[in-house]
Amino acid sequence: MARIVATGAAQLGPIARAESRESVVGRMIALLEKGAARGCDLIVYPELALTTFFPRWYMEDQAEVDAFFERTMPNDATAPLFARAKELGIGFSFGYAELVREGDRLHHYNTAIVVDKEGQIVHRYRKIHLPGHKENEPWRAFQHLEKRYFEASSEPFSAAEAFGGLIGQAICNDRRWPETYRELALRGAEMVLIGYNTPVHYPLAPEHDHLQCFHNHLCMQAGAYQNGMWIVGVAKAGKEEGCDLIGQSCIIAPTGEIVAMASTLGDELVAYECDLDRCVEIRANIFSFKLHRRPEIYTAIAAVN
Ligand code: CDT
Repeated sequence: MARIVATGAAQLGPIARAESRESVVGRMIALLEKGAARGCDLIVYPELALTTFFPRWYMEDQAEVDAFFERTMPNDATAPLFARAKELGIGFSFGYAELVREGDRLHHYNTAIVVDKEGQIVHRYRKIHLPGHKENEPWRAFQHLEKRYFEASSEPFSAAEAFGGLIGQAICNDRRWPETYRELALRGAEMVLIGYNTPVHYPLAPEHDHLQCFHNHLCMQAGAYQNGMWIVGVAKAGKEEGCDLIGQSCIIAPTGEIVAMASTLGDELVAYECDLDRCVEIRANIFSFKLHRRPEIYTAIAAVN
């Protein structure tokens, strides 16, 4: 019997700095209900889904920064999403800024979670590849201060048993790195959920601005095909606080084909019945790791310099 996960990619349009988490969660619930009407098992929301993409601003006051972070999950603001999803029998994933005390240290992570149909958090991932810079660079049209506000995870990629298969996560910039997909595939992931906030304008190479949407799909389609897995890529899109973010949220089959794609830059749900057994089409054939992979030759890949 096929293992179908009816999946919704729930793209969010812009979130203003002044918009409350309660308001955003209301928008997320509206998309969840659309997903329910379409028979979805799983709804995937973007990176840092609860607030505006705050790393675009340089802030010196740590209290101002910390106001964008969640100290518990679920919390008062997100509880209605957890409750409604459980009521509807739908699982979901979303990204948020996580502030956690471990031992005597506070940690700030760019995090995403997967919640199952019973409302339990079954997977947590903290972003490994943090892009951008640490200091204020006023020459830029806007900042990208993820390296200032977040700590990079030192935990490996992983996959959790959920929705009848093995589900992994990555966040935004991770999707550009081939190692992300291969690590996840080697750990068994059959579907990878990836939220993103990607500006159209890349200050370091503005000559690539017109290629942002192409590169977005290029890396995720290649990752899906070369590792035989489903990819769900979900944007925060549109003009957010004067910054244009790409959309084109999509669901990609293990063949590398885009099977569903958003066509707006606003709140939009696209859905597809993803058959996890289709991973075998690729994994038992052209990319059979067991038969054809040569890790003993790939020594440079894992070398730590
Ligand atoms: N959120 C995130 O990781 N965005 C980056 C922007 C480019 S690097 C400044 C991305 O890879 O899409």
